Parts: sequence; C-alpha cells; structure tokens
Amino acid sequence: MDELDIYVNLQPLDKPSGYPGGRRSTVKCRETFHTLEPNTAGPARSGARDGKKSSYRVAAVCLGLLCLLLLAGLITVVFQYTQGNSEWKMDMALLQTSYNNLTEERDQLQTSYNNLARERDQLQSSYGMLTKELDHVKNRWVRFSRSLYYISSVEKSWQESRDDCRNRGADLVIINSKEEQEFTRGLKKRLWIGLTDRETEGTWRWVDGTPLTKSYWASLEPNGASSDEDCAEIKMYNEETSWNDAPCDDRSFWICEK
Ligand code: 2F8
Ligand code: CA
Repeated sequence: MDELDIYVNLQPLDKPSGYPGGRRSTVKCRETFHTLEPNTAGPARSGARDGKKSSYRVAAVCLGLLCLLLLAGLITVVFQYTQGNSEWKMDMALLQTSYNNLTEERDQLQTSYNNLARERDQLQSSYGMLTKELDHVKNRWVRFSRSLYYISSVEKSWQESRDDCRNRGADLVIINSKEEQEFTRGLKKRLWIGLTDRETEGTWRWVDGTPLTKSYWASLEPNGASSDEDCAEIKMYNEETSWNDAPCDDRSFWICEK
C-alpha cells in the first residue's frame, strides 16, 4: 500500500494572495492508493502507465473475442444437437409408421390365410362328398337289404383294402346272414372280407370285434396252408361254403359295407 502526501495552500477568496492580513494555512491531505502509484516521476512514469493500460485493453478485447468464440461454438453445438435430435425423431416416426403398416399387412395376410384355410377345408369336404356321389353315380355302391356295398376295381393287401373302406366311411364286409353270404358270393369275384385271426391265432373275429358264430369256410379251410394265413376271403364263390384263409399281404379285390 502506497501513500501520497499532498500539501494545499488555503487563502481567503476575497483577498489577494500575499495579503498581509491574511492567514496562511496549510492542510495536509493524506490519500491512500491501493494499486496505482503516484505520478512522482514525471512524464516518463506516465508513459509506462499508459502502456500498461493499453495492454489491459488488448487483454480485455482478446478475452471478449474468446468469449464470443466460445458462445458461437456453444450455439453451433446446441444447433447441431437440436437438428440431430429432430432428425432422429423423424426417423423414429418413419420407423413407427413402417411398423404400423407392416403390422396391418400381417393382420390382413393372417385374415387371408384363415379365409383360405376355411375355403380349403370346405373344398376338401365338398371333394369328399363329390367322390362319394361319383361312386354312387358310377354304380360302384350296390344296395342290398339294409346296407350299401362297394366292390373294388383294384387289388390291395387286406389292411390296405380295409383302410380304403374306412376312407369311404365304411369297413370290410361283415357277413352275418345266409342272404348276405349268397349276395356276396353271387358277385362272382375273389374278395377280401372283414374277418381275421391276426390278434389271436385260431380265433376269428369280424372287423367290428364280434366273434365268428356262423361261418362259410370252404372244405378243409381255414388251414393256414401257406405260412401265415390270417385274413379271410371269398374264394370258391361257386360253392355255398366259399371262404378261404390267405396271407394278409396277398393282393386281392375287396368288398366294403356301410
Ligand atoms: O387248396 C386250398 C388252398 O389253396 C391255396 O394254397 C395252395 C391257398 N393259398 C393262397 O391263396 C395263397 C390256400 O389258402 C388254400 O387253403
Ligand atoms: Ca387257406
């Protein structure tokens, strides 16, 4: 901390200086400076102070420019962030729209698929009914007593023949009356019938599980002549007793009943 002593001559204003009757007083003023030194060295010292001041000004201007630069950078960053943010929002909105459209399309496809599946089932059912009707139209089904009979036009094993009958809503024929026996042998064809002892050798049962009570075996049948003969057929149709047991894998025509 520096001190500067200033001495001031005080005189009354209405009397000229040096007036003999006047009283000369001297007041000592003391002033305290914290940063600036008193100009005690004349013009040289004042020039140095001016140089310092201009340095401060330059520094202040630089500082101001730096602040402006920082502000501009900050504004740019904020602008870019805002811009990027809005682009991201637009992308999200587009994605959401695409997702919604795809969901809608998927639902429409699902509906179409369900409708097509329903139509396919209806067509399948119609096809089955038409096939049955065609069979009747072609006289493939013959009515006798209270049943309908289907005589195959191709040959298959006993099991395949039975499967075909079941696919037609029927089964291999069960012969349980003299009239039915006469009707079937009257077809004059070698045919698989719905009788087998595959479950228990020697115990013949009809395809509905009922045991054989009245039989029409040909003479010396069933004999299991060739290896395993577990399925029954109409063979000697010219005889009243016309049945024979034969290997189930042999291929033959068959007769269904429903
Ligand atoms: O003579 C009856 C006898 O005839 C054939 O065997 C030689 C039959 N075999 C086949 O149909 C495969 C037997 O079942 C039948 O008993
Ligand atoms: Ca036999």
